[in-house]
Amino acid sequence: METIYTKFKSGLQRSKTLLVRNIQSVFGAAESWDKIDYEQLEEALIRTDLGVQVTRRIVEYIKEQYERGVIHTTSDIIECTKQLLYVFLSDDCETPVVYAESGPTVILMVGVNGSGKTTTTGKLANMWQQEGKSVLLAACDTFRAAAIEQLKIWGERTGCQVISGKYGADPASIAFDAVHAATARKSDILIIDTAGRQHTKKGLMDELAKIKRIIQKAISNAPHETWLVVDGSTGTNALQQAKMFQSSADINGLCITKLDGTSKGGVVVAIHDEFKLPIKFVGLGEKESDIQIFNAKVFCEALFSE
Ligand SMILES: Nc1nc2c(ncn2[C@@H]2O[C@H](COP(=O)(O)OP(=O)(O)OP(=O)(O)O)[C@@H](O)[C@H]2O)c(=O)[nH]1
Ligand SMILES: [Mg+2]
Repeated sequence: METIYTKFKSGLQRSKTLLVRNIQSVFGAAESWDKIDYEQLEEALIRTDLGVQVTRRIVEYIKEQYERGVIHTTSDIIECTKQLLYVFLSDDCETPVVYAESGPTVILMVGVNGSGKTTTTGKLANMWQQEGKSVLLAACDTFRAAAIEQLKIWGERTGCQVISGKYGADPASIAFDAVHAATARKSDILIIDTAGRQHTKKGLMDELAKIKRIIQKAISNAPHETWLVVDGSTGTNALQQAKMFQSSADINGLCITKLDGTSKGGVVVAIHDEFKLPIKFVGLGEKESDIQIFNAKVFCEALFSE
């Protein structure tokens, strides 16, 4: 069976190769390091989308350690970077869900078009069903014709029921029905899939607020979790999206998808550093099992693995 480590490792292969190769190419044969080397290291790290602030902190630290004679080789630099990234990421990332004390735990999935909301919803349903929890899905993307069908296929694949309405129906009313159904059926978890929306469109952002208000009429402290699903392969674009959703949709966690398809997995660190939002899950492929609870230690190890 694949371990968590091997899953992260194969998913992060491209990011790892770029990061390690970049560091090695800067310091490879150097007998001593100087200003130019540090500038190149900074450039190399920024290219993996670790973000400017994180990169500067890493470079400063490495410089200081080198000048104090603590580190000498490229592998020291890699080890140092790994440990620093772990420190940056490890504060509050590893408790993905606090389950509701009674009634269903309601999770609202939001994000821009194509970020991976529906796929992540399906993967989560699969994971929790396998853990023996009962999961109900709500197809609140009534905007795109094929979206309801797409979620139903996930429902069949994972053995979860799906609450849906007609194409064009009010997503808030489907959310309302779904919360009642989840309560009546004693579901453990209700995952609400919503339509992709550009973070710049105010009307659509207001619609999210309406969905939340309606859910609260049924369960006052729901949704218990509102997760922004961001496509990690869009690199620093993801930062901008997170900013807008954070201000208008009150998100409390992130799912970062498509880390398998990018060499810029460093963006996970940049996003976390910028928003101090916990990273709940990461998507490492298209299959239902290609999802992992974010684990800072394993993430950092995999990002620098041999
Ligand atoms: N490689 C890879 N592909 C992914 C991952 N997550 C989602 N995808 C793919 O990304 C594409 C879009 O995924 P969806 O789940 O439909 O995205 P969405 O956010 O629901 O899209 P809209 O509802 O149109 O806004 C699909 O082809 C998925 O298979 C991932 O972790 N890795
Ligand atoms: Mg979708």
